[in-house]
Amino acid sequence: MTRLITRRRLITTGLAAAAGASGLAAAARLADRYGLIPPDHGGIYGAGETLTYAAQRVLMSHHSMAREFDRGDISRVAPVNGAPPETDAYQRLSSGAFAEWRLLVDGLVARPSSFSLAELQRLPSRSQITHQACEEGWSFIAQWTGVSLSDVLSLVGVSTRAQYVAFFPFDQSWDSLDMSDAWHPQTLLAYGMNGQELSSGHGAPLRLRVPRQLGYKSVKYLSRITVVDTLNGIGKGLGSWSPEIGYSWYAGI
Ligand SMILES: Nc1nc2c(c(=O)[nH]1)N[C@H]1C(S)=C(S)[C@@H](COP(=O)(O)O)O[C@H]1N2
Ligand SMILES: [Mo]
Repeated sequence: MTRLITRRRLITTGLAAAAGASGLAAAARLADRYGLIPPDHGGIYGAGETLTYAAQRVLMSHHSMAREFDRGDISRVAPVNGAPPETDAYQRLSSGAFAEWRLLVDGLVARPSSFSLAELQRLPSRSQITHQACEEGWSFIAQWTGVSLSDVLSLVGVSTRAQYVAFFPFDQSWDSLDMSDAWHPQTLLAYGMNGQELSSGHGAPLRLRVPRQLGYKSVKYLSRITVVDTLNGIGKGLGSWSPEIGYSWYAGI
């Protein structure tokens, strides 16, 4: 523990000194030495994005918790952002009440698996009342029920080479988390919301909830989860769809 704190202090002091003295690029080089470079570190995001991510990871305990609320705090209105995917595959599964839907979990895992909704619902169920904030400025508090991503990852057996978990929905909004957020106790695969099954608009049959990051990281309409050691080969190699359209990969709040 003491060694960890000392190391944290060292990196933090180093990052701040480097950023102050010789600019963001030097801080970014230091962050790189400690494996704290986010996948969208290049291009227009550059060193600033690295500094945000590295500072969060160094300063905050890896499992600092998002605030959880009481039942009485649940918002009366929960806006839906966007329409459910129009793909044939999604429409067909949706009209069959998702009985034929499977969540595929593969990549760097010992036991690649697929889970039906019923199978996921038989795993230990978790609920959280948390705040979801969209980058556009609106937000709401809701209760989410589902299975911990960490429980599913433990079941399939994650390789020690794993660096990220990528999430693929039925639309284009794929995303990924580092292992710290993937194992975070509040990172949930949700199939229920406010005591009901998850509606189409809110991401049926299964969505990710990452309450330590902005709403766009909470990928709806999940189809496949893949554990990887690099995000280079996926999409444009920026770690998710959002940096391709102007938002950062890491959206910690
Ligand atoms: N697959 C998918 N997931 C998604 C989105 C999307 O368009 N497609 N929108 C994101 C954004 S920008 C936000 S703010 C939240 C909105 O969740 P809600 O519709 O349940 O309020 O979902 C996120 N997850
Ligand atoms: Mo959003």
